[in-house]
Amino acid sequence: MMKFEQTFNDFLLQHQERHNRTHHFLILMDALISSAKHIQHYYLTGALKGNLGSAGEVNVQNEDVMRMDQIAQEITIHYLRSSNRVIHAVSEESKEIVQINPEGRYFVYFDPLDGSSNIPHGLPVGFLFGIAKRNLEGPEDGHLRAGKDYIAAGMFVIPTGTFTLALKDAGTWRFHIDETMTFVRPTRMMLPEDTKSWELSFNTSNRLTFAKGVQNWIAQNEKEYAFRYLGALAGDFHRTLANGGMFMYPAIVNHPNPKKNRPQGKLRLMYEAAVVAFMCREAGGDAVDETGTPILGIHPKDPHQRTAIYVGSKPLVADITRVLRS
Ligand code: AFP
Repeated sequence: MMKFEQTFNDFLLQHQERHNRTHHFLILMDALISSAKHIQHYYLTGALKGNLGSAGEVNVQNEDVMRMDQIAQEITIHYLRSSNRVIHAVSEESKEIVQINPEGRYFVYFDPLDGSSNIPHGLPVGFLFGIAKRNLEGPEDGHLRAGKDYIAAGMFVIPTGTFTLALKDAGTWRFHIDETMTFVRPTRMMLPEDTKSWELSFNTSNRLTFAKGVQNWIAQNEKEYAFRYLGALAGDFHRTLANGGMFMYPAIVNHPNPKKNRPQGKLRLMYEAAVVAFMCREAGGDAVDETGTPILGIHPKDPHQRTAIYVGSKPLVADITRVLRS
């Protein structure tokens, strides 16, 4: 006998009443969940079907496009169009903003398959998204929203089958997929205060390229915490949310080959950094960029702009912020 579990839909209906969310939002969430399940199916069968390789193209970020990136993009745009609720979408896989339905209510910012280096191995990747709402009271200027103006943000870890969703002022929640491919068992996520489980997560092979202050901070603090790094933001941040600590992708400013410096950082603001910063805030944490500015306050000038990020437990983010601002 299957145990009764509260489903994602039950959860949303409850929150709809409590937080005045409309059925339009439920329809949009349904489109995102259908996309994630469909992508998960292609990912699980990808090795046998030959879908885990390169597509032989480069994207707007000048990075190799994988076949799965293309599949995930096509699936997501299909479902967003069918929902009829989206005005336009910003995707990692499309240089231009994707115009969908001028009558829609929402803007969606997403990366349908993040963590490309894990794809050939079938290891965890992520589908990250942020949602903002059009101005319903007056004329809409279509400008790109800062993270603080998102109404929701979330991530699917694929093919693990976990889904984490943060709703503005209503917390961060984790769901697990069951035998019938339904997301169930909402669990409220709050970053643990006990430092025993805290972890640091960053690409340690880059450490000598970080700003000197950041290098010193790492040297002083790393022995206190376990170190974990998967190379796919959704997977790494999944751990940070559960165990506490800090995920960081600092600016690269001391590379021996100055052409390889990345003073703007690597992660994309709208569909990576702001998404995890939003989930982190709703779970009691914080996130800043290389200047110690809150990630959620940054107004994007370009849909694909990058940022450095330090995200996680408040005391650690506050500590590194002092270093970044000095
Ligand atoms: P890719 O999709 O190019 O692998 O980038 C993934 C990512 O944007 C993010 O998911 C990871 O946290 C980060 O980059 C990993 O970057 P490094 O491979 O440089 O550590």
